[in-house]
Amino acid sequence: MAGRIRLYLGDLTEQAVDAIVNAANASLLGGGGVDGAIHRRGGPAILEACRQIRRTRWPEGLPTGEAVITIAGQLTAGFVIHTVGPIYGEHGGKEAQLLANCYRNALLLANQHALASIAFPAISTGVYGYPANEAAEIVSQTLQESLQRDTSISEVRLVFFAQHDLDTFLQHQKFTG
Ligand code: AR6
Repeated sequence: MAGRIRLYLGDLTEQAVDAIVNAANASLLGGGGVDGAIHRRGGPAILEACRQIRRTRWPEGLPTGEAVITIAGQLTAGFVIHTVGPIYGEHGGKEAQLLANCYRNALLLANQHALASIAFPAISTGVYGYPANEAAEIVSQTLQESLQRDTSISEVRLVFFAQHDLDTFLQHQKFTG
């Protein structure tokens, strides 16, 4: 299980994988952080695909913890899976569950599209204020659980922007076996 998970230091938008995951917001119309970088480097086709999803499936915006998939425009990755992480302290104690849902739903979507590799940023740990140590426990447990099920995914990359964030993840992860 944990053998399929690799930690990377660098820029998510440069990952050559079947799908990268965007730490988006409910609007799906872009923002700062990873979201901004993805739309900047991927070009306007991604935004148009997001607008289409808003019009047809989620007129009120994508709920926290849900995930949707679009084309990846000019990015190296094949697809972008957009998910909305919880804003720390604003979900009445449901933050951990919602963060887990982001990872779980992104992996389910990847499996539905028969994708083999996927790269995640550290969802919610930037602007949304989720403490990186708490996120590490949830993310490692959720990934391990999800990969125990039958899935097309053979490689999960966790991409950290700073060495300190990667170190924090290593210190607090709960992988077993
Ligand atoms: N590659 C990898 N990691 C990155 C990159 C990158 N290019 N850029 C930032 N990070 P954030 P959130 C790291 O704020 O907390 C946006 O405005 C960053 O250092 O991007 O889920 C959205 O539109 C941090 O560790 O996402 C939403 O409004 C992690 O990615 C809101 O921010 C997540 O930081 C979402 O906030």
